[in-house]
Amino acid sequence: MRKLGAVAATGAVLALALAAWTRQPPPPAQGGGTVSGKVKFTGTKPTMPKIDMTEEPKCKAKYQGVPTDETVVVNANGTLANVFVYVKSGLPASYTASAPAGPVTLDQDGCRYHPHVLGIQVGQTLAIKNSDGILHNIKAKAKANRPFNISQPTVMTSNKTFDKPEVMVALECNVHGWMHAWLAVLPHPFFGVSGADGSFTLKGLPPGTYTIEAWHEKYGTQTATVTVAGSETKTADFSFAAK
Ligand SMILES: [Cu+2]
Repeated sequence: MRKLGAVAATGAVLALALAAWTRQPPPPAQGGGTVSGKVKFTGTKPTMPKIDMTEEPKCKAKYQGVPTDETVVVNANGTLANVFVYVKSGLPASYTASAPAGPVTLDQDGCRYHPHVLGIQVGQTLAIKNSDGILHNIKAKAKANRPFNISQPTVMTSNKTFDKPEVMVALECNVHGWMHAWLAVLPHPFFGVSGADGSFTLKGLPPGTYTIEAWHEKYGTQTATVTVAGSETKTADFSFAAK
């Protein structure tokens, strides 16, 4: 019995040692803090120009009515969509984040970019997809990063990465003048885009005092200072006015 017990104990020690050995390296210094909020819109909602897709019947057929420009998208609840919200500063100097393994996809579908505003981490893959099967030519007007211009004549995907933070990189199509989108490249995962309800959430923040910036392509930027301790959730609301 004693011998068997000793064997079992040795086995348990070995199992523990193996578990320690196979354990993944610790993730970057993430915390449990959350900053969330809404982006309100005040004033008269502007009328966006209609996009005439007559020359691209394949794209035109994907819409019931006539699509409109997405520069200003005011939601039914009076909030503003497509606002990029991110941690502009305040992360500890020791903070590092490796790029997620999976790509961020930018889809060209119905001769529009989906999403219209997006974020990516430094080193992460941007998968640029042509779902339309007609010629698109995506141009990234990057300044900190290397600009590019890719012709996509058919259904295909092209991959790109960015090696420096940059807010914002303007994306446009050289074939379709109405096609434009905005890409932010960040050295951390603390960013989001206000959606159809105007809300955003930044999760996993280490404790600290942060400058949160909200960026909109027409209405510019606003900032808020938020202090997060432990695993608490703080609210940061923004409000953009018509002009
Ligand atoms: Cu195009």
